[in-house]
Parts: sequence; C-alpha cells; structure tokens
Amino acid sequence: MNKKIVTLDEFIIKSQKGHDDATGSLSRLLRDIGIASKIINREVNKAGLVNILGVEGSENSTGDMVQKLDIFANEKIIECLSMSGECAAIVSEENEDIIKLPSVNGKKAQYVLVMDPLDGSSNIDVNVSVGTIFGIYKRKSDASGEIELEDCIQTGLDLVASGYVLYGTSTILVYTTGSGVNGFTLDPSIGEFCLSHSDMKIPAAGNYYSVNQGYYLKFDLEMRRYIDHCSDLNLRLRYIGSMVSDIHRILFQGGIFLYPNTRKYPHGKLRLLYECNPMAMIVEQAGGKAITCGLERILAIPVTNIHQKATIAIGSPDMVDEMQKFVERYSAVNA
Ligand code: AHM
Repeated sequence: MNKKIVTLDEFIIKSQKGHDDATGSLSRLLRDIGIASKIINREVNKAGLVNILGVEGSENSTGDMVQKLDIFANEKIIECLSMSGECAAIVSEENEDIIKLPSVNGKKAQYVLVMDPLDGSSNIDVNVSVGTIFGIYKRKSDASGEIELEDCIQTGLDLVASGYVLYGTSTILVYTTGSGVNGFTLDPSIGEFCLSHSDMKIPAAGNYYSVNQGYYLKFDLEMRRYIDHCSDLNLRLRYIGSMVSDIHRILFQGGIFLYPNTRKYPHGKLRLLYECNPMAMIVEQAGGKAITCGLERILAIPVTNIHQKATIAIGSPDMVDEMQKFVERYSAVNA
C-alpha cells in the first residue's frame, strides 16, 4: 500500500499545533520560503538555457563575485516574503544593509529572516549543486516600531527556525523549528515538497571529512595535524565547494566539515549569521556539534555585525570532539 504523502504545508500546519505560534504566522513564513524555493529550483534547473548564467560583474557585500542566479534567488525570496506580511526584515548575503519590508494590511510582522539566497555560487556555471540557507528570528523590539539592529544580530541560540534547500540531483528542503529535523523532497510531478526524511539524526561518526585541501599549508598547525589524522584513518575527502551540499552529505552519512582560518580569511570565510548559525542549529538538532576552530560553540557566539565571519567545524559529535582534542593538544595558544 502506498505510504500517505505528507506535503510541507500539511507538516507545517500539523507541527504548528505543537507550538505557541497560535497565529500561524511562522507557518505562513515557512510556507513562503517553500514557494520561493520552488521558483528558484525552476530557474536553477534551466540556468544553462536562459541568460542568467555568468558573473553579473558586481561584487556582493562580502566581496564575492555575484552570479546572476544569486540576484534572481535573492529577489525571489524577498518578493515572496514581502507578500504575506509575516516578515519585518531580511538580512541577505547579497545586501550590504538590512532590508526592511513594508507592512501588509497593517499587520505587525513578528519575524526577521537571515539568508544566503544561493550558497556555493561558484558552482552555478558548472552545474554543480547549490543551496539556499535561511534562519528565522522573532524580533525583540516592539512590532509596531521600526526594525532595529538588535532584532537582526541575535545569537544562533535565539533562532526559532532554520533550514536549507539543496538544488541537487533532486531538490530537498531540510528544516527545524527546534524540535528535530525533517527533510522534504520536491516532487516535480505535483509541485510539492513531500516528507521524505523524518526526524533526521546524524551518525555519531562517519567516513567523510570535508575541507579545502588546497589551503592545507595555510591552516594553523592544529588543523593540519587533525587533517593528517583524518587521512591516516583513510577517511574519504569530499569537498564540493558548496557548504549546503558538503554538510548535507555529512548530515546523512556522518563526517565533519571544516572551514578554518587562513591568512586570506583570518576569521574564516563563512558568515556567522546566515550560513554558520542556521546550519549549526540543524546539525545540533540532529544530534551533531558545531564549534569554531577556536572551540567556541557556534550558536553561542555574540553577533556584532550582520556580515560577521566565523571559522567552523561541524558534523558528527564524536568527530568534532576528536578535532577539539587536536586543537587542545597542538594549538599554539596552549603551547
Ligand atoms: P559563496 O557565498 O560565494 O558561495 O561562498 C560560500 C561558499 C560555501 O558554500 C563553501 O563552503 C565555500 O564558499 C567554499 O569556499 P572555498 O572555495 O574557499 O573553499
């Protein structure tokens, strides 16, 4: 007998019953993100056919070359979230400043979205998977007033929801509202995200490690020693150059993803607010760990700037713990 299909919308409404979000506004916000993801998926799948490939030529707020699909994805999410009036503001990797959304029908929006609309953008032109990363905060300031910076620079521990969409061999949306992690695969024949992975749990350890080996000589001693250890264990190196794709594999099969500091990126390359924190919430909810290469818990790092960067080691708990031991043993700080 065929298993009953549970769509993302049905799942969100059903899980809302377990939350104090009686107004349904978080549910509507999550559904808006699902809609935007379907639109982005359609364009990602035909990017080679329409004129949205190639480098736009501009640089984004953190100095990366912007691909046209980045801009398309950014604009679609902003457009979709502007319609329901549930979101008061958006922080995006593609925008230097906070995007304040106008009120809809006088509604006092309670939520702020932080996002990387298209992560792994260097992969777009070569048909390698990319993803959308998002996090949702409840605003701290009074909903009748202007959005304030404090509404947007909350620590990861204050996230009410986070998720990602991976546009790969299939398109999967994975999210958490703090009570476990669930995955929904897009069924193009009905245009719905359908529950495909319930209550996802990361293996305690795995056979994969994911790091840009090309920077090996630029890493600190403790990171080089840990990477040597992974190699000595004959772990398999898998690095796609898209954080969402690399961490998605690790979430399913176990392993560790590392983006340490280098001379080029002394504080790491990945952004804390809309890349590291949402992925850390998901991995922790699935039983994993996420720390900086300086051993701070990612979700607890104070956020002072919306484009702040962080180093990251994220994945299976036993492997993150082992990496921590290498840092404690070889770090110059402890020498
Ligand atoms: P992007 O926002 O320009 O795509 O940069 C983020 C990406 C991550 O998805 C990925 O993990 C990392 O950059 C790869 O960086 P590198 O090419 O330095 O290894």
